[in-house]
Amino acid sequence: MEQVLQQFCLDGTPVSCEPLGNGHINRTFRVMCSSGKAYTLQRINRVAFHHPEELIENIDAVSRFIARKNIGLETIRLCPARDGRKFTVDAQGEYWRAYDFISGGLSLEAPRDRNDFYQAAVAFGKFQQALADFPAATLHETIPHFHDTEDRLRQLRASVEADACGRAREAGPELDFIFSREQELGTLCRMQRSGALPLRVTHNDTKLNNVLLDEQTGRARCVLDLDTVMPGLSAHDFGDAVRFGASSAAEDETELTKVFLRLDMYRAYLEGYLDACGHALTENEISVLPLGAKIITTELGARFLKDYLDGDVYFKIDRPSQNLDRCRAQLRLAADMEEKWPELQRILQEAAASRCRTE
Ligand code: ADP
Ligand code: GN1
Ligand code: MG
Repeated sequence: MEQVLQQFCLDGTPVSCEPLGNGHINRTFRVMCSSGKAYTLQRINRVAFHHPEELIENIDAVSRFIARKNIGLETIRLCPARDGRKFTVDAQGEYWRAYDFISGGLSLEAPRDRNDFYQAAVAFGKFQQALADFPAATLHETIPHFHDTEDRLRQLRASVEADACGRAREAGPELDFIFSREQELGTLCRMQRSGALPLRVTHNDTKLNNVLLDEQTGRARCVLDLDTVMPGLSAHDFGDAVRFGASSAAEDETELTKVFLRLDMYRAYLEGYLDACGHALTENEISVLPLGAKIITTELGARFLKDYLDGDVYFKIDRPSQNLDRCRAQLRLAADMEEKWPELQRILQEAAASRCRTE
């Protein structure tokens, strides 16, 4: 780690390096320097990201673009390495990057109250709004077909057929749940292909812990984890945030009766998101927001299950069946969204009536 840190132009000498956060993909550390300045150091996950240089180019371009807009959000700042690049490669061929650590920011695993979640929605909504005129064609597709739900189901089917670890027999009900909804799960993909939904530059990983709230004021402070900023659908950004932050339980809860959708949190996120960017969304985009939540929740269930079947090669785990547990919790949450469907629609109509354009 010391050798890696030496490659970056840090302010002072590193005095400590501690693991940071609960991300499932990269390895993240907080580094304190003798000057009192802190940095976030990350090892980029090469299973998820095959072209780290492209990832860095995207992040640098997107964060500078947003910084120039003065939208009331801070942006992450990549720290240059001594050779002028914004990353370094260690002796094992691993890619590392460093950011300024943003102190006084809260990265939460669950909202403490409705305002936390409203503020997270404002952050992601403003972020999306600020990228409305970003030159999308200059972005690299860091993970091809990232939220292509049809493709995710094809990949799951292939993993069931390969059954590399002999685990497919443990997941009969989960596979039935997913594949019996295959038609519906492809709805947003089809709408995008037919032109009914526009592609925008979206974040694509809108978990609550990927945003920083201000410790003192509780207000939106900074959007983190820009690894998957790519052309995508607003319904996916909305849906993924709701999936995580409006769930009553942790993403890997094993007691499934504890897993349900919190309507108060769903409403809070909807209000924050529409306040921040609702005026720029089309009527179709607004109408599919609840569907975005249901689809992305089931899609992630399929992704966790695929990883369980493949032998846990993609998402970090800290116990053996965690990816299967994560899958089950996602599917339970999606089922609860189905049960609450009329209420989800009614809350959407109420929130949109006072906030969005009516033509
Ligand atoms: P992953 O792709 O593994 O999720 P993230 O970029 O989301 O990696 O970082 C993991 C966690 O580290 C975040 O959820 C957040 O809690 C914390 N973190 C990352 N960057 C910063 C930063 N610049 N300032 C403060 N905390 C950060
Ligand atoms: C991963 O990196 P992290 O932990 O913020 C994943 C998301 C999933 C999420 C589930 C690049 O997000 O797609 O929704 O886990 N990121 C990637 O918690 O695959
Ligand atoms: Mg993250």
